[in-house]
Amino acid sequence: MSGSKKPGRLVVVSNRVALPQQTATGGLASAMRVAMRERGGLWFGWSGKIGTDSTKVHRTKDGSIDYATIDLTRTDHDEFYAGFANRALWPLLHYRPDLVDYQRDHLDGYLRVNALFADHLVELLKPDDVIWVHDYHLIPLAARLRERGVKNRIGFFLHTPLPAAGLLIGLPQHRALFETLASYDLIGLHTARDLRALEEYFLHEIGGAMRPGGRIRAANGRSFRAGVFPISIETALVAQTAREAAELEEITQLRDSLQDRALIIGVDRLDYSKGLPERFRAYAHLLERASALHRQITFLQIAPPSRGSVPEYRQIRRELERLAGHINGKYAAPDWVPIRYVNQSFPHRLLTGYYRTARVALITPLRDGMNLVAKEYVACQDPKNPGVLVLSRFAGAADELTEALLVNPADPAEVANALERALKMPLRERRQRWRAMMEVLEEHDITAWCQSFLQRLTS
Ligand code: GDG
Repeated sequence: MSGSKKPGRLVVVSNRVALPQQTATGGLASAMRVAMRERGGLWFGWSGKIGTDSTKVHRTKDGSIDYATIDLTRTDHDEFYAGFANRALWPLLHYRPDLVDYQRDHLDGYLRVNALFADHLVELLKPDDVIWVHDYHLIPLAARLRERGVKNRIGFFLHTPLPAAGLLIGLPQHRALFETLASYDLIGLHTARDLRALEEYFLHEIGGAMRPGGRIRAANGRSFRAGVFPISIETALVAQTAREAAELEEITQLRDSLQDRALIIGVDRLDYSKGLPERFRAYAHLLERASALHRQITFLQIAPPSRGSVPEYRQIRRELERLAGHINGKYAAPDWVPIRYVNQSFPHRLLTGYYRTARVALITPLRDGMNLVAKEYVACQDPKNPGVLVLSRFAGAADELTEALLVNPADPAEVANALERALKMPLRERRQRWRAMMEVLEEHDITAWCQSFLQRLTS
C-alpha cells in the first residue's frame, strides 16, 4: 500500500455509539477511536435515548472523529432492540433456541430500524468511505445500503458466536435475515468454528457455492469474503493500569479483607450465556467435596445487571440470588463468607486491580463470542506471581488461550477439579502457562485486530 493515496474515511456503525464524553468505554470503543483518529472517521448509531423523533441526527466532534446519533422511538426500541435483537437473535446466536421468542412485529421493527439507519447513513456517506458495521443488531444494514445505491466497501463484524446452520434455520424468516450478509464485502468472525457455520449455512442451506480465494457466492449471485479475526484488548495499557491499580486504596481494602485467603474471581454481565448458575453450582460442588478448602478461599462474582427490560434477565438475577444465598447459608462461618456476589459495575481501573489480586479467574460461559474478561485477567497478572485462568472451552478465547485450564462449564465436577488444580498449581507451572498466554495477547492486541480487518476489507 506504500505510496498509494490516503485511505478513505472510516465509517463505523454500531447499535450504540461510545460518545467522547462517556468515560466507560470498552476495548472496542478505544480501538475504533484509534482507527478513526489515524484516518479520520465518522461513528453512527443509536444515542441510547428514547425520544419521539428519530428523523433528527445529533452531531458532535472530537478531534478528527465525527459522531452522528439518532434517538429511537419507544416502539422501535421495544421491537428492534429489546424484542428481535435481544429476545430472538441473542439466544439463537448463543445456542439457546429454547429461549427464542420470535414475534413477527419484532422482526418487522428490526428490519424497519435497519432501513432507518440506512436512510440516515446515505445522507452522511462520501464515495471513498470504508464502512465497518458491528454486530447482530445490524445484519441487514448492508443490503439496505446497497438498495439505496451505496457502492462503498462494507465490512461486518459479528461479536457473538454463530451457531451451526441447523440451528439458524429454526428461526422463522431466517433467509430474509442471514442471506443479506452477502451484501457485505467482508464478514469477520471470532473463531474457525463460527466461520465454518457461516460457510455451511450459505453452501448447504441456501444453495450458494465456494469460489476461488475463499469467497462465498450466495444464491443471489453476489459473492463476499469471510474470515477469522479474534478480537482482543489493549494489552499493554491494561497491564499498566493493573500495575498502578495495585496501589489503590480499594484494592488494598479487598486484599486486607481476604485475610490471606485465595481469591477466585468472575466478572460478567448478568446474562444467561455466561453460565453463572452452573458456575455457582460448580463452586458448591468443590466446597462439598473439599472441606479442607473451607475458609481458605473466597469467590468474588461481579455481575453488573444488563438488559433488565428482558424477562429472562430478571429471572436469572433471581436465580443467582437464591443460589448465592443457599451456598452461603450452607457453608458460611461467622468469620467467612464463601461467595461475595456483587450486582454492580465498577470503574475498569478497579477491575484490573481485582483481577491482579485474584489467584484464579473462573470464566465459564456456556457460549461466548470471545470473552474479553479472560484476556484482561491474563494481561493484569503480576509476572512474578501470576494467577491461573479456568476457562470455558465454549468461549472464543479458548482457541487462543490454550494454556488456560479448559473446562466444560456444564459439568460441575470437571469445573470443581480444575478449580482445585488451579488453587494448588505450583508457581513454576503458573508462570509457564501465563507467559505463553501473555505472548499471544502481546502479539494480537486490539490494534492488530483492527488493522488486520481493515486491511483485508480494503485490499
Ligand atoms: C460481547 C460478546 C465479545 C465488565 N464488567 C464491568 C466492565 N466490564 C467489561 C469487561 C470487558 C467487557 O466489559 C465485557 O466483555 P466480554 O467480552 O467479556 O463480554 P460481552 O459484554 O458479552 O461482549 C463477547 C465482546 O462482545 C467483544 O467482541 O468478547 O463474546 O458477548 O471489557 O472488563 N467494565 C466496567 N465495569 C464493570 O463492572 N467498567
